[in-house]
Amino acid sequence: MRQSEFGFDHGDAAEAIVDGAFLLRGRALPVVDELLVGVQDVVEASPLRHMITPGGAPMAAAQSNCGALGWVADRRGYRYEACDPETGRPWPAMPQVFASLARDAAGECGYDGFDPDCCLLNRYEVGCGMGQHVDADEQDFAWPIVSVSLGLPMTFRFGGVERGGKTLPVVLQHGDVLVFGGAARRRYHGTSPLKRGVHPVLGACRVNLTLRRAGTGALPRD
Ligand code: MD6
Ligand code: FE
Repeated sequence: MRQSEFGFDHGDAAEAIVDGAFLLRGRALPVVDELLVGVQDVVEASPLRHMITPGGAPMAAAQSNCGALGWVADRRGYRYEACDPETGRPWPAMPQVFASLARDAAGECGYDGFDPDCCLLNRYEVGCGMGQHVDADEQDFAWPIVSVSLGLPMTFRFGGVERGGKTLPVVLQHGDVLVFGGAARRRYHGTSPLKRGVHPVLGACRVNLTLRRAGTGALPRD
């Protein structure tokens, strides 16, 4: 452990990207097979779908959720809901390996006690990306979001707290874990379109898991 320039301890493996955001390269690889079984179980119960934004356009990424809450977009807006609107049933339970990886990775970056209640799954086909946005529908921004990348590499882009302007590109590879907390939590971010390729395990796509604390919970520090 060492003291980071941002004032708290994190493991030597954590690379500081911007204020409060850290990249743990390959951190998910030891449990990647279990993660992929979990993804399969989740999408069997709550299939991936292209949600419709309030503006009426389908999201480029196909999405699903697991955990007590799921992120939903529709004509009425963006929010978290306990039931999958497609199936009418609660979102599938969060596989234990998702929650424990997220908790451990967050802890290694100085965010102790992270207990996610939502995992949003995004699946991108070649040519698809995600526009610049801020994750703003969670109740408590003091918690980080932990993001796990699987499949083809994709360029993630960190922006600033205002829309537009320069972005910092970071390539996320299969097994990388991004811990997105602190001041970075209010930054715009998005991805470039997925480049053509074939991943040996997942084929011509990328799957991203973003683990969040969407509902209320104890404050992470003090
Ligand atoms: C993606 N990720 O990597 C999209 N948001 O496909 C996100 O939008 C994201 O990775 C908040 C925190 C971490 C993320
Ligand atoms: Fe996001």
